[in-house]
Formats: sequence, C-alpha cells, structure tokens
Amino acid sequence: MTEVVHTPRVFSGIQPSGGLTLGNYLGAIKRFVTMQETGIETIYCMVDLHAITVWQDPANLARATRELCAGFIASGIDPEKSILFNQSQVPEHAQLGWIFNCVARMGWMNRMTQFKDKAGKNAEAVSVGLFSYPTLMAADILIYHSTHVPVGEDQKQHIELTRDIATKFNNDYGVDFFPITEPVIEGAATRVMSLRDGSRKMSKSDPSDASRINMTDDADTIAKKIRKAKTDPDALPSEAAGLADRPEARNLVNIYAALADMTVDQVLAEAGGKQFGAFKPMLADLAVAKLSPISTEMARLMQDTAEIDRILGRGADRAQAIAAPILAKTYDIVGMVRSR
Ligand code: AQP
Repeated sequence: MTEVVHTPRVFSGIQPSGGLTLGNYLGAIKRFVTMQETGIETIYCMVDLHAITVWQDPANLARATRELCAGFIASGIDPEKSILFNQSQVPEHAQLGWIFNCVARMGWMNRMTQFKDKAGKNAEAVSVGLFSYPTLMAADILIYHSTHVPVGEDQKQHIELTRDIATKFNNDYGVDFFPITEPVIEGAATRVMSLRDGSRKMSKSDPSDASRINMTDDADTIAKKIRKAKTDPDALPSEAAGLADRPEARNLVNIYAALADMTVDQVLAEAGGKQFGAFKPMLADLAVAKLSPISTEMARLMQDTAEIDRILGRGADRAQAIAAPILAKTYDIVGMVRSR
C-alpha cells in the first residue's frame, strides 16, 4: 500500500450550547486566528448537531449559533480566508458519523471521560447522542481529511479516538484513506479553570455565571468576577514552579499570560511578589482591554443576522465542496451502491 501524503488542513469546532466563554476564546478561537494567518487552509464550524446532545431551546440555539459566528468574526476570523459555517448545513458530517459509529468499538467509547463527567450519575437518562458524540466529532474532522485540530486540553481524548477510528477504518478496508490527525494543544491557556473552583474547567454550561467570563460581559461584570475569583492568601511567586500546588493562582496567571501573549515566567518576572489585591485589578484591566472590542463588534454584527446567515451559507457551500467527494469515496470503499 503506498502511503498517501495529506495536504495540511486545519479543522476545529465550537458548540453553540450557550455564550462563548474566556475558556473557548483562549483555548480555541484566539488560536484559530493564529492558524488562519499561517497560510494553511482553515475550516471552522459551529457544531450545532453536537449542541443538541443536551436539550437546547430551538430559538436559543439559533441565536447562539449566529452569536458564535459573530464571535468568530469579531475575534479575527475572516470568512474569506477561513471556511466558516454551521455543521447541520453540511449533512456529510452526520453521514460519515454513522459510518464511524460502525467503526468505533463500545470499549473505546466507554472510556471517554467527558461523557462520564457530563452524564454524571444520570447516565441512564442522557441522550444516546451524548454518548456517541465523539464519533460525530471524528467525522467532523475526517470529512475534510484534516491533518491538524487546534483544541483545548479537554478534547485531547476525543482526538485520540479520532486517530483510532481513522486507523481502524484504514486497516479494516485495506486503504490509506483517512489521515491520522494531530491535536494542536499549545499556549498558556489550554485549560482555563472556573473562577470559583480551580479543579473544574471554565464551561459555558456551568450553572454558576460567576464561574466564567462570558465574551459578552461588560467591563464592570468582568472586573467584579475577577475581583471575586477564588484565590489563596499568598503573594505571587517569581517563577512558574511556585504555582504548582496553587491551582487558582495558576489559573489567573495563565489567563493573564494568554491574554497578554506572554509566557507565565514573563508574567511572574513582572508580577512576582504582588498580592492578589494588586494583581487582580491588573488582570481585570487587561481582560477588559482585550475583550471589550470583541464584544462591541459582536453586538454590531448581531444587528444584521441576514448577513451572518449569508456568511454561514457561503461557508457551508465551500465546506460541502470538500466534504462531498470524500464521503462519496468513503461509500465506495465501504461498498455502498451509488447509482445516481
Ligand atoms: N475552559 C477551557 N479552557 C480551554 N479551552 C476550552 N475549551 C472549552 N472550554 C475550555 C475549548 O473550546 C473549544 C470548544 O469547546 P466546545 O464548545 O465544543 O465544548 P466544550 O469543550 O464542552 O466547552 P464548554 O464551554 O465546556 O461547553 P459546554 O459547557 O456546552 O460543555 C474546544 O476546543 C475546547 O477544548
């Protein structure tokens, strides 16, 4: 079998399951913008089919999808340079997702920690979709033969599953068709934690609004949430090693570093020795300076939802032009008769 060399292509997605958080921005969107500027083809998706794995009010889902699109653009994603669209407008994702449901093994799926976290003690009552979510995610990535996926730390296991699915498909059918995708998890904020609990990740769906910074929060709200963020009584250390057993302190320093495009050591070279009473206002000022222009632009873009829909539709056309031939070839490999 000759080894196929796949052209580099970047794919990533975000669920419109609520408003964007600082975690989504630093762990994902900000890095999507950097990748867009590398010249590699970039495909970014609002994964609405994933969002409905837990209940979504239909009107809220539609609004959150458009607002997420506005968030991408306001953060610097250019819909001409990148392909920007919502997942449900490209049915090839779900079609390949079904094939992958038949490739992935129950044993692999049973090991997915995100399902266990999200289902909790309620596993009997959650949707089948929540369980099979990672096979659809593998399809989102592989329907474009994507080679690189920028994500936060929490998605690492799902990318490993994507690699396992690609490998098994290629082996089962004796082909070298799907690439073995690389996760791209880098920067100071690959796992932004809750402001209320340094052991939990910041999440859109956390019941406590004080646990997260929303991209639409105003300056006063951002400053108040940072002021109230849980910390410890010690001063900041002057080196990163001094944060090892201080999850809340580490989180705030990581956020500062990611927002300022600095390393943690650079931040601590400046802020080491400061108490949180002095560091928190610095962080709040920085967060407001970086986030307010984005939220202002999001609000402006949301005044013209017809334009947002046009961008999503055009992005979906471009995405489908790549996805349709890959799905057709997959069907041929699997033995599905295509007679029209
Ligand atoms: N706290 C985080 N720190 C760093 N990166 C994060 N991401 C999410 N939270 C953090 C990254 O954002 C991208 C999109 O995530 P998603 O919307 O698809 O789902 P998620 O990871 O489940 O994010 P949420 O905010 O926690 O959503 P809900 O509450 O609906 O489950 C991914 O690249 C993710 O790594």
